[in-house]
Amino acid sequence: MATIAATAKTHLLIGGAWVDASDGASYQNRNPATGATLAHVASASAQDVEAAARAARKAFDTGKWSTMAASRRAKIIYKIAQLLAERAPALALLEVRDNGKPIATAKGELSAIVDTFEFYAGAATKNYGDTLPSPMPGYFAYTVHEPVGVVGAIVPWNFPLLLASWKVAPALAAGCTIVLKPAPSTPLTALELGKIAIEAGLPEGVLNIITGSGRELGQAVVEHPEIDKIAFTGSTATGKMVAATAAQTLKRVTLELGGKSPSIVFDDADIDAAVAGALYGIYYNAGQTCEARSRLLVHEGIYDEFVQKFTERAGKLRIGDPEDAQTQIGAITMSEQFEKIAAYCKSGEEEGANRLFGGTRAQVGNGHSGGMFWDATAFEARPHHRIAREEIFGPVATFLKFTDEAQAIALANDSEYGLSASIWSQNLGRVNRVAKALRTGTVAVNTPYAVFPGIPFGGYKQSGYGRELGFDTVRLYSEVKSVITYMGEKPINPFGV
Ligand code: TXE
Repeated sequence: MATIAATAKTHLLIGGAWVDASDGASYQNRNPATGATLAHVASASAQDVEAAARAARKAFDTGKWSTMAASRRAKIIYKIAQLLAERAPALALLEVRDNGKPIATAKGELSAIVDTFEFYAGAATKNYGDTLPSPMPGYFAYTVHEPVGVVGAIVPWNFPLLLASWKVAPALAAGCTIVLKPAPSTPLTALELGKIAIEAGLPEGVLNIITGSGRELGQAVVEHPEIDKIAFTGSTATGKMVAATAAQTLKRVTLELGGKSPSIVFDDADIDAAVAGALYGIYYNAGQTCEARSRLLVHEGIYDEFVQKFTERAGKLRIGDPEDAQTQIGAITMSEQFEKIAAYCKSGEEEGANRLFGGTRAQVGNGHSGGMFWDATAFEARPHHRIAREEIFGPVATFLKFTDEAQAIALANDSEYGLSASIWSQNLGRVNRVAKALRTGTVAVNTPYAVFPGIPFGGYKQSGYGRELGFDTVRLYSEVKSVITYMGEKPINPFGV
């Protein structure tokens, strides 16, 4: 696969055909690191959503995917994984140009994407039901897990192909058909996934992809009566609208939303390991990560040493050209996001937080003067400051100091969000006490890595509901059918008539 040329024109994937938007509309998609036009992307309308939903419905109702032998479905999903692996270098580069993330980060994602499709290829043959204890003599009961139907998969811009894979792979494993809506600013790798899926033998209409204005198309997908389930990743505000709209047609919904996750560093931690992990936890993907460890809660006994080491090492992070293999912090993906980060840094200063470093646009030369780069930033804050409470979604860390375990737990849980947390400590008892007390969907201990295909991922509180990844996610793309059979010789006749 060649990289997409500057003048490339993309299409929608509807019912197995690559088509223009019904009204011929398109929009320019830009490389956030250079400002250069990357592609002219088809801009779908509600009419195209209608066509995509109908195509997905038809593909579902004809049963060509949902009733295909699970072993055959598994092979097609596995083939998708193989093709993704073969094309990983080109796909990673495309993601970099579309999103602005460093190439090293994108390569890591591609490897996780392949793993995700492989994991769910295996899951396709294991969506077992149960044989249930007989409720009464003469009865036999079992459950089967059947695909929920047509899935509307709505994906954000921070991990475009990765988060698409988290939805598409388990939905396919369960036997669902899909309308996939990537974010308007990062649609290109999803379209490549569409090409790969067709090449792998996915029947037409099973995966449909619509690109265009996020709000209108997303709304049309969530409203559509032929769509049975919405799998959404995005902001908590939009997630609430999605849930409210989906309620009108009683769609099943899973929501993976925002976060303000803590790294909690105790005085018995390996400080150097904690510094390295905490740096990665916030500056990975320029902080544009739902599980970014944006709050650094540090015990007062090691606070000064930790802050000093963190500041020193943050100064060594390489910000710049996303296509350079050495780069660690790339561009901010969207201008709206760039402005939001700038506004939060300003609010931190205005509220009296102490800026330790950063807080300004990063100057990156060499053809990147039109790009949107933000310096690695850190503030010492108070718990009530907005920068310590609200999701910034940028490379901005806020430090808070605690005196004991109880205060650490209280500070960590003092958030409307509950997505993830990291604990840094060598004390096993403490680690397990704190892990139990945290109201978050994931707790990572002595590691900044917390996301793997086989491990459920999702939030407590306003970070959403339902889970992604892990085997049980296949169940969230399934309905449970109970089959109860009476086997007795004597007919059942309770009325006795
Ligand atoms: O998110 P939106 P945006 C957070 C992060 C960021 C903020 C805004 O704090 O700064 O959200 O980003 C589609 N019905 N996260 O504006 O609006 C949209 O096209 C249905 C955290 O990009 O939530 C895109 O595909 N869909 C998050 C997706 O929803 C709608 C990742 C996300 O967009 C819609 C992204 C509607 N009414 C942002 N309006 C995370 N958890 O990682 C928009 N969309």
